Amino acid sequence: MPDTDALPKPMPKRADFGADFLWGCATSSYQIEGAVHEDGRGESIWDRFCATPGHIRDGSSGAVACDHYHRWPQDLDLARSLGVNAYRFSVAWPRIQASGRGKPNAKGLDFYSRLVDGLLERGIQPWATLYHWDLPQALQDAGGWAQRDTVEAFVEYSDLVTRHLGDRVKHWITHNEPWCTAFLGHFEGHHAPGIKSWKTAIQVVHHLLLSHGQAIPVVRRNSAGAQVGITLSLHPIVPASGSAADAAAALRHDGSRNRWFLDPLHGRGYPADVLALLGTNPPTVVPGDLDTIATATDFLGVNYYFPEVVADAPGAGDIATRVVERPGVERTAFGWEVSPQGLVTLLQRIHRDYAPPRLYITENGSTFDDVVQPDGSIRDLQRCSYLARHIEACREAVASGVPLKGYFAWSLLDNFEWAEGYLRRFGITHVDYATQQRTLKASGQWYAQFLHG
Ligand code: IFM
Repeated sequence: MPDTDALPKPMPKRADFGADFLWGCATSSYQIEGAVHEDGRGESIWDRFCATPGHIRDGSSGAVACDHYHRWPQDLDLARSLGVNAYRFSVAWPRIQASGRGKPNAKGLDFYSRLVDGLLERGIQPWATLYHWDLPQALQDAGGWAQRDTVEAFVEYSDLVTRHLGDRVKHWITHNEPWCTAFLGHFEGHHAPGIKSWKTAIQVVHHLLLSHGQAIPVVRRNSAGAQVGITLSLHPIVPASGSAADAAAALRHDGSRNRWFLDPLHGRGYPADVLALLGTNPPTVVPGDLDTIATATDFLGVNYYFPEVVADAPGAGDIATRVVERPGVERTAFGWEVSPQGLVTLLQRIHRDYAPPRLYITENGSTFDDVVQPDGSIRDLQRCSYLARHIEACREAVASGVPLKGYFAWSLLDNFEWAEGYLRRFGITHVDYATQQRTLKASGQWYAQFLHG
């Protein structure tokens, strides 16, 4: 058991939250499943991206990952032992349609069907994300998310998945973190498909949001009574100094990081101040698109990791901002600032400015350099503390009136952390990748203790 003396006081208690508050863990297909050549799965953009030397820091890929494709019963048992009542996973599009279009692959659908049944048998509510970054490579070859045709392909895929699972899955997330898909994948080029074009990234956001809006009625038609939403990666934005220039920079940065997604999803179109900065790079928007994007949802999923401190940076691209490091603050091994108070601020701001009907923390977690002790245990007290303090932040947000209804820890398992490969561990369960042995870390034990009250 973790040394609870090292944890902040007062500790949050499950009873501080309503009985219907959801407590879960989150994962995603490419990060845990492995089995990339099995049962008719097609190639994804991440398979292709990982194959190029230099893209992934340790030269690895998700080809085996946590071998969850074969070990899912054991992983669901683990989730049950924690005491979670919800589990968030994603469906790998290339398992359902190897080339991204056409007839569904029965074996792919069956895998998720068994997973969903396994969750329900264990009393765990399934939360399915339709897109967590593993686009079929064939669609990328035809232009990927930069092409409007991919919107139609996504809706067709969403139809297939929700027809098959919609009788049992009643919580659907269309996209995970469209900012990352667009900007890490198409501007910074650190993620698949590795494109470096600001103009493309801006167009990709539009197609992602449009595909979200078009998929909603399809999901609702196939999954009676389901709740549908989208998950955004959101950040409180803090000016680097008290100067007017940094305050203006923070506003611009908030515009591209947060409002660029929140505004159109809530019926306000793309923010005028950011559009004005885009010059020759505004997205191509067809009449009617913005209404589709603003289709009402049942909840907003928030992935929260860190605040961003922003300085004015004339000449640095269209937005002219630079993210700086606040000196002397606590950080994770990734260098991300640890700020539970930032979560309170963020949730209160979303509630005040956009008022989505319900909010869920669909991811929150941390990576630290875990050390396996001679007895095999992992005493990740920093992650325990991170978890406890962020849950306490959720309590504070709820107490202030935010309609926050659930929390999903990222992640159930250590897994493939994209461009970082296996160098970053976010799990509350340690995975020995050589043996595939799972060991609950102190943070996992803490979460179980919290959940069991
Ligand atoms: O691992 C990722 C996940 O896929 C998306 N959200 C952030 C996590 C940590 O970087």
